[in-house]
Amino acid sequence: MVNLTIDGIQLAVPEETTILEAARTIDIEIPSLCYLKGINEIGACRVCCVEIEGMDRLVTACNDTVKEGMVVRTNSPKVRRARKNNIQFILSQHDCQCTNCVRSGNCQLQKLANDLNIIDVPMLRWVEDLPWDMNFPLIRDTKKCIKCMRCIQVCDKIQDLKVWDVANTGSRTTIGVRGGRKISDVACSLCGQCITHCPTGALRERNDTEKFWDAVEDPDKIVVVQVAPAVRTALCEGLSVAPEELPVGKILDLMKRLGADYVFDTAFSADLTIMEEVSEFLHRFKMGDLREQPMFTSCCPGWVRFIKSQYPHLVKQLSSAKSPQQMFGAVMKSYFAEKLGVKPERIYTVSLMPCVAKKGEREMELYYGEYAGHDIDLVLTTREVGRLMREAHVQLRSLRDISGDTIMQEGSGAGVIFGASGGVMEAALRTAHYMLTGENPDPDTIHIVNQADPESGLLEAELTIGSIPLRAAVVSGLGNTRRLIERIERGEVRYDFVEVMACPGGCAGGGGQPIHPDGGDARARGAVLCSIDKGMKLRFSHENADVLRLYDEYLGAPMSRKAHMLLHTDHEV
Ligand code: HC1
Ligand code: SF4
Repeated sequence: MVNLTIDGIQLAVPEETTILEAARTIDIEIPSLCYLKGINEIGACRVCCVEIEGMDRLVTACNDTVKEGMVVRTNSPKVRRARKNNIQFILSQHDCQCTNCVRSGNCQLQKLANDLNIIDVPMLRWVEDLPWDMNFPLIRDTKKCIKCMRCIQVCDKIQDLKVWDVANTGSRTTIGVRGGRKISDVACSLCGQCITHCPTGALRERNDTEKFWDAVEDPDKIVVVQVAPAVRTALCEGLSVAPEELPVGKILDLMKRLGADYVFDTAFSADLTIMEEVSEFLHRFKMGDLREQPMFTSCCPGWVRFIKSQYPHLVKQLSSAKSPQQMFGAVMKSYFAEKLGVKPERIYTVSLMPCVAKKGEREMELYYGEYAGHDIDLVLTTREVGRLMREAHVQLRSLRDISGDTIMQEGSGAGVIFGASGGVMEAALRTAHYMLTGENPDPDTIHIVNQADPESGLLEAELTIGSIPLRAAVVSGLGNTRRLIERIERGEVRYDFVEVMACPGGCAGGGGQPIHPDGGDARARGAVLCSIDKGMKLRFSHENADVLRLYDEYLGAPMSRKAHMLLHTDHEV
C-alpha cells in the first residue's frame, strides 16, 4: 500500500492507483473531461490537474500514480486557475452554441464550464469544420469536438474498428475519419459507442424526429409503432426516474399521445424471430452441415455490418432470419394491412430502438408480392424518443400503463430479454428445448442472459437438450467478437450456435441509449429486463398466442415458403 495525503486527508491505496482514483476513495471528486476509466487515461484535456508538494508543475491526476508520502492539493489557487484556463482554452476552440445543441443539459463541457464558474466565453479562435454526409445515420460535428480522443479509443480498444484518427496538425488538429475518407467508405459498424462515450455534441445520431411528426400529420399514413426491449430499461434515465416508473405500457401510451395509430411491443416479433431462428438452427444442426457451423444470430445490425466488412466468408453462417425489428415491419405491411383492409403503402412503420445501426438496417427492402417499400420506415433512438416527449411537453405522471394493440399484443419474457447480452440465446434455448423434447424447461435454470464475463464479454455453455449435446457461446462488443472469431477460425473452440451483439452488454448498452459521463451501465439495464421476464406469466416464445395465430391464419409454419419470403433474408446479397 502507498500512504499519501490529499487535501489534508491521509489515506493508503494500492500501488499503481492513479491520484484521481485515490481521491475518489475519500469522496474527493477531481473534475475530469477526457478521462474514461480503462479506456482513455491520457490527460489530454488537463482538467484533472493537481498540485503536488515540492513540484513546480501541475500533474494530471487521471494518469499520474500515487507515490509514498505524496502530498496532493486538488483545490489550491494555482490548481483552480489552471483548471479554469484549460477549460477556457477548450471553449475558445469550441462551437459554444449550447441552446440548440443536442447535448445541452447533458454535456460534460457545459457542466464543467458552469461548475468552474466560467461566465465569460473567451474569444473564439478558429474552429475546424470538416464536411460530413448528413444522410449517414452517425453525424459528426467537428466544431463541437474537444479532441479528448475518447471516440478514437472506444472505436479502437472496445470495438477494434479504428474508424477515427487525428487529422491535421498544430492548431488545426482535430479528429476525423481515418485516412481522411468518407464515413460511408469505411467499416463503421454504426454501433454508436463513440456517440455514447463522447462528452459533448460532436457525435450524435441523425435526427429523424421531424419525419415522425410529418408521418403522424399525414392523413394517408397509418402510423404503427414498435418499442424494442431495451428502450424500457433506459428511457427513464433521461427523466431521472426508476425503470418501474416508465414501463413499456407507458411508452406505448406516450406514442399514442404523440399521434401513433397503433402501438406494439417488439417482444412480439422477438418471439416470432425465435420461432424462425430456432427452426432454422435445428434444421442446420440436424443436417450436420459443419461448413455452416456455428450458426450466428443475425438480429444485431452492428454485428451484421461487422461480419460483412471483416469476415465476409462467414456471412453464410448468419441465420437468415430477419431481426425482430424487420419481421415486425414485414408482418405489419402484409398480415396486419390485410386485417385492416388497407394497402401496405399506407402503413408507416416506426421503431423505437436503443440502437443507431437499426437506422441503417431499415434500408433493407421488403419484397413480397408487389413491392411494398421498406419493412421499416423510420427508426428513432431512445434519445430521440426522449426529445419527442419533451417537445410535445408530455408529462410522465400523465401517462397510463396501457396494453399494446391487438392482434400483436402478446410478447413473452423470452422476447423481453433479447435486449440484454445472452437473451437471444436463452430465449432460443427455451424454445429449442421444447421443439426437441416436447416439454418446456424450467426457464430459471438456464443461466445465460446478462451472465457473460464482464472482461471478455463472453459466455460459453455446453448443454444437453434431451439427449442432444449443444455448444453455445454468447459474446458482446466487437473487439471481444473478433477475438472469439479468431479462436473459432484457428479451430481452438467449436460451437453450434453463437449469439453476437455489437455493443458491450447487448442492446441495453446500445449506441442509441441515454448518455452518461462514464458510458452508462448496460449490466444494470440488462438486470431490469431479467426481472421483467421473471415477473411474466408468458416465458416462452412458442407459447405466444398471437404468434401462433399468425402462423395459423397466415404463415402456415415456421420456415414455410411464405415465412421465408417475409421473415428471412439473404445476407450475402
Ligand atoms: Fe435489440 Fe432486437 S434485441 S436487436 O438489441 O433482436 O436495437 O432492445 O429491438 O430487432 O427484439 C435493438 C433491443 C431489438 C431487434 C429485438
Ligand atoms: Fe466506431 Fe462504432 Fe463509432 Fe462506428 S459507430 S465509429 S464502429 S465506435
